[in-house]
Amino acid sequence: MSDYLIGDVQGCFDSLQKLLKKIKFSSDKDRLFFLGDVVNRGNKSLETLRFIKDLRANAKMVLGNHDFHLLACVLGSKTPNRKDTFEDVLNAKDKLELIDFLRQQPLIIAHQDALLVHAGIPPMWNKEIALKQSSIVEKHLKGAKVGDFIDVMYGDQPYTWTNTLSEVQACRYTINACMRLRFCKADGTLEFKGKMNHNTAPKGFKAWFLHKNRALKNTDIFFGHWSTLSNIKQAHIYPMDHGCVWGSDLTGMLSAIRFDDKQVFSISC
Ligand SMILES: [Mn+2]
Repeated sequence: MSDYLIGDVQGCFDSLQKLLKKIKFSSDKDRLFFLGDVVNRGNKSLETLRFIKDLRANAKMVLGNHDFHLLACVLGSKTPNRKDTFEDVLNAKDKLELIDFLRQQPLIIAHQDALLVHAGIPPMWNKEIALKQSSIVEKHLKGAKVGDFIDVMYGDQPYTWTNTLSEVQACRYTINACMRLRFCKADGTLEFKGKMNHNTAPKGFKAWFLHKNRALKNTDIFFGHWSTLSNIKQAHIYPMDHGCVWGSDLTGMLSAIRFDDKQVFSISC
């Protein structure tokens, strides 16, 4: 019995099946942990979502920005944009069950001593704060007013974490951090313009995991979202988005890491 943590699938169901074959995944013995962005951009969001849901206790996932966008399109007042490819979910007869499943999922999973999150955890957050913030957002997503909640969660602000944020502001910061974070300041000030290379942070900012006095620097953190980090050699930091959705021309891979021995298994997409 093994636990595998899998990076951004983004609707690439066929690649996922190829990867599961490679690791000889057994749905009654092994467990899968998806690091968010299971849907969108790829061509089989519906199959991917159904597959994860049907694994029941043998699969867990954290929400990514694409998963959240799908929730916003069904439960809130967002409309899909040109690049979205989850219309198969929107037209499915089991759409409501799938969306209901998706909105039960957390932003952060604590697995043994490790944390799983889609994008990142701000440098000044310890485990207690991170899990508390995640659970507050989860409570709203599971609640009856989920659509209203999601609608006020869009926007980049507040950029900085302070003790004086309202609950709505704190939730928006939490969602932006857990689902979109790449660069930030040591005090957790977020930045959303820098994108690709972690060495080219905007002035005053660093990749979130490079801050020297990061509260969780001794905690294993597994995450996705940032597909250009495969050469990172940083203790306790496991970037797992290997760019599956970009395809084989751009060396896109889908990868799983086995939790016990940290062995990585990849297939090209
Ligand atoms: Mn993402």
